[in-house]
Amino acid sequence: MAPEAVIETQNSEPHHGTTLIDPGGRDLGAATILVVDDLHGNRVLLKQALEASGFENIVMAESAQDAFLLMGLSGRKRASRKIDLVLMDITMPKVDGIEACRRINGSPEHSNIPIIMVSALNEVGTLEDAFLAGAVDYIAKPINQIELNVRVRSALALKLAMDERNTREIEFERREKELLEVTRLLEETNERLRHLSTLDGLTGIPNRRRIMEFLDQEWRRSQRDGSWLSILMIDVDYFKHYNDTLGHQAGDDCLWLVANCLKRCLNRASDMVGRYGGEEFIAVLPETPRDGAINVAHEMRAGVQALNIEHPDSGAAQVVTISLGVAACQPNSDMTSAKLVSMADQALFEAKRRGRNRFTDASTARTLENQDCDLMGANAPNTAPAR
Ligand code: GH3
Ligand code: MG
Ligand code: MG
Repeated sequence: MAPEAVIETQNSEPHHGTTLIDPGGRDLGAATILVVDDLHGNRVLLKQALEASGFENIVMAESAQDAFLLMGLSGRKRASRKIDLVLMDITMPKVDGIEACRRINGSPEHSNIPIIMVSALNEVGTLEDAFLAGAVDYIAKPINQIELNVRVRSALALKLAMDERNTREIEFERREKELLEVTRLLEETNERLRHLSTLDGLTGIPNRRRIMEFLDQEWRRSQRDGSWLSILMIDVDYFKHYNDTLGHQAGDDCLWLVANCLKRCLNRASDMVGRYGGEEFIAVLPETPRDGAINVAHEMRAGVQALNIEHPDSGAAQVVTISLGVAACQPNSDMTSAKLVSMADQALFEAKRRGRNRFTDASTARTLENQDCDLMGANAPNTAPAR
């Protein structure tokens, strides 16, 4: 068993009432120091010496097991005290100081707690084992007050500085995570806003900017692939009369119904219909030849009529109807997307001129100008060519 520690105080004055602030501004005196020694007299002497040096929180354990319990290393889930430094006697019954040091140092939650071995002169040979077990320093018995003070202070200063750094790192990681989450939310919101900014507020279908952007993009793709591209210009018949007789709100509701009916008539995910302005819509049908576009125009015309929205003042039918102009092409150097739109517009004009509630194909319209024969339209066969 280790001899009782004798405190040599002749060279030092007790530090009663002094504060122990390190150069980093940390209050070392407020740290909690655990004294582990099986001899009551040694524990008391060390406690008094530490208190004389200005350390205020001294906890004592009479065995390694006792220390483990205090630190939360022994079955109990939580430590009863947060320990900043351990002063560990080497020779103790059952579990000695070196084994205790190994256990504390081997626990990830406790390995940051510095351990200073308190050794009698005849134990110096075992110090190497103590350092291997994780001890950071040692103090020889009989204990010198100044040496005790200096070693405890430097171990504590290092420990508290490391604690601070760890806290900063944890805080940094937390903020980084928070920042990532905020960035993700912002991106999500931006994406939602981007999506909303492409939609028409009244009808919920793509707005003019979006549909024209889509046309440009698909135009370039067709140029590259040499594939067909069709568009439909769509206009509600006698819509001014509808508004004038039923009111603007009814007009708005009607536009919503028509727009969503047009949308339902698109069979392919790659097709898009958008609001061109007022009661006009435009559908862009990528990789779709004329026959396919005519088929869609047919479905749209029939679909809107089948909505059966009463129109008290239409010159075309008892219900709301639409007229459509179809234009299709395989882009070449003579063509532009603006020309295609203009062709569809002319075909639409022709459909209006010929009586409304019908569609006209741009190529047919031109031919018909010359030949003056019936247009395809409301009376077109139901079995339009499949796309
Ligand atoms: P046509 O058969 O030749 O197409 O005749 P129309 O009356 O439909 O065409 P016109 O261009 O003379 O009138 C279009 C009307 O569409 C004018 C306006 O009252 C109505 N309109 C345009 N935009 C909206 C809208 O957002 N809401 C409502 N309620 N009405 C609209
Ligand atoms: Mg109209
Ligand atoms: Mg119009």
